Amino acid sequence: SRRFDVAVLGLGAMGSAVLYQLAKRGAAVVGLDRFAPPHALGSSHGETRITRQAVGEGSDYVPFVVASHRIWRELEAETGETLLNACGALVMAPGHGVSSHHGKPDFVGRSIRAAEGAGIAHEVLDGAEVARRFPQFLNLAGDEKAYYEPGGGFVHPERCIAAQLRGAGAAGAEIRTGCEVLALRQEAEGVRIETADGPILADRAVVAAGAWTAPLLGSPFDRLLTVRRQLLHWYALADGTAYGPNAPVFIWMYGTGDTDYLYGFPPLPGEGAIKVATEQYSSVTTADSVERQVGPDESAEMYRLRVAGRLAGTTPEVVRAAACLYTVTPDRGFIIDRHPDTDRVHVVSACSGHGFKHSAGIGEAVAADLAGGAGRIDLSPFAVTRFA
Ligand code: PYC
Repeated sequence: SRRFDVAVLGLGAMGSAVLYQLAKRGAAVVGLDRFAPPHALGSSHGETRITRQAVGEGSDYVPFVVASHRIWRELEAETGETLLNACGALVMAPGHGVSSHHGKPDFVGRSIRAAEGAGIAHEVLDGAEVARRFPQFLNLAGDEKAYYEPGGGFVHPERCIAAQLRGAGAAGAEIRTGCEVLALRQEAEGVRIETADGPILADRAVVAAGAWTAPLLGSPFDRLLTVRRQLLHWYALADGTAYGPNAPVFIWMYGTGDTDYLYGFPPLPGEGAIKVATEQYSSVTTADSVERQVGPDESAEMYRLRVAGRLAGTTPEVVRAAACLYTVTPDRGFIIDRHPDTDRVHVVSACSGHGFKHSAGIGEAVAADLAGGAGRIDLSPFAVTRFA
C-alpha cells in the first residue's frame, strides 16, 4: 500500500491545520478522523471561538495567533468565506483582589503587558468607560480594569476546519473520515498505524487527537491530561439593542474565584440569541463516556448564577446548548512536541481550552518543524518534558 511522509491523526482545530500546511508544502500526507470533521464531538465546535492577539496565557503564544489571523485572512481571500470577525475583544476583572483566568493571576495585567511587548493595538479601560461604551454589561462594580483589543474578536471554527481540509485535499492530501485508529507503533523505518480499515505506513505521525490522545498513546499522556466537560449555552435575547456593531467578545471575571467568570460573543446576524459559557475544573470525564447532552437544569443554573443581571436583553430561554471537551495539561499550557519515547510521533494537542485562536499558526509552525524551512517558531515552551 501507499506510504506517506506524514499521517495526521485527528482532523479538528490542530490536525486540519497541520494537514493543510504539510500538503501545501508538497508532503505526501494522509489525515484520519474517527468521525467526519468538522464535527461536534470534540473541542472544535459551537460556531464561534474567541481570538485575541495579546495572549494573557503567555507571550510565547503570540506568534501563533498572529500567524493564524494572517492565514485565516488568506483563506478568506481564496474561499470567499468569512472566517474571522474582528469585532473587538474585552477582558475585564474587578479592581479589588486578583482575578485569574486559565490559571494565570492578573490576567488583565498580563494581557496588557503582552500587548505592549508585541506592539498590539489596545486600550486600557476603567469600569466607567466600559459602562459608557458597552451598555450590554450590567451591574459593574465600578472599579473594573479592562483590556480592550480592537483587532480581537471571534473565528468560526467549523468553517476554518472545513476550509483547511478542502485546501489540504486540493493540494493532494488523502483524507479518511470514519476511520478509527486502533494502535500506533514506531518501527525502525517509520510508524505503522493500525486502523479498522487496515494498516497505514508513514515516516512520521502527528497525533492531534485532543481528548482521544491519552487513550491512544498511554503513558505519559494518561498521567498528564485530564478531559473536562464544558458547556456552551445560547440564550434568547428579548432586546438586542445593546449589542451594536461594536459589541465585542468578552471574558468577564466578575469575582476573584477561579470560575467567577463568564465569556461570550455578540449575537450572530439574525440569531436573536447570545452564546455564553464559563469553565469548570472540578470534574473529569473521557471522550468516550462524556454526557454530550446538556440538561435544561444545567442551562438554567448557568443563567441564574452568571448571566441574569449581567448581560442586557437576555432571557433564560435556551435556544441551544452544547458540551465541549477541554484536554487540560497540569499547567494549562499546550503540548507541541515529539513523543518522549518515539521520536517519529509528534503530539500537537492538549490545548487546555484556549487553543483554537492559535490553530492555523500552529499548523504552519509544526509543518515547518517537520519539513524544515521557513515559518519556524520556537516550540520549546510547549515541550512535554517540562512536566518531568
Ligand atoms: O481562549 O479566549 C479564550 C477562551 C475563553 C474561554 C475559553 N477560552
